[in-house]
Amino acid sequence: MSFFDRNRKKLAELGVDPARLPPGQYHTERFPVLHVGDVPTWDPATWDFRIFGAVAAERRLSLDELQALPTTTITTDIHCVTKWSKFDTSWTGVKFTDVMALVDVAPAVAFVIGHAEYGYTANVPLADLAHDDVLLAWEYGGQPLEPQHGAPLRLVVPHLYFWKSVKWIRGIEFSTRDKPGFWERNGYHNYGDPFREQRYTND
Ligand SMILES: Nc1nc2c(c(=O)[nH]1)N[C@H]1C(S)=C(S)[C@@H](COP(=O)(O)O)O[C@H]1N2
Ligand SMILES: [Mo]
Repeated sequence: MSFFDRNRKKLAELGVDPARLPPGQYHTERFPVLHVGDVPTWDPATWDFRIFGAVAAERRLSLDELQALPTTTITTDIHCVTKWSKFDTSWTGVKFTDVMALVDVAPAVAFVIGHAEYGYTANVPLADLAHDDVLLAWEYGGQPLEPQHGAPLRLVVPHLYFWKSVKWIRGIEFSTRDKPGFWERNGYHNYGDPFREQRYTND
């Protein structure tokens, strides 16, 4: 039996529904760290979060201003395209929809591009970010987000492969046209649904 088959079988033995594990994934209790480039440093005095693109007026918020918005905690499974999945992770932050409500978004907007330090980007259809469990998060497991996991702020989009969950996010761009992000331009699927195993461009 392969590693993957054994891993899936073990889930059932642990009393976890194996249907929670997308095809081709294995379950881990570790929390791997995955990114391109270095972990950025940040200065609370100058750090800001920019809401821009097809909006009536751009906004810039400090971390304090973001954290003063209504706070939500979610518990969710996450799935990395490198094949690990982690169950019941908990994240605290503000709902994407609560941040979106701060600006007037043009009716024709259909895409959002998350922009991070060092130019990392990821594109997600606006409809996917309107889910109630999509957060801009600053806590993981009830503790401040660790630098390697995206401090001070990261996007969490649980239902897509985790590369869409932009760490060190500094802004969101509303767009009427799609703009493939860093991995989407480098061979990964444009949408990235783990349950349809949309790993690479033509999957
Ligand atoms: N800014 C930025 N965000 C990023 C990445 C990155 O390289 N840069 N990697 C993505 C990928 S591929 C994954 S799997 C997750 C990993 O998050 P973790 O290190 O907290 O597990 O972050 C995503 N967000
Ligand atoms: Mo990933």
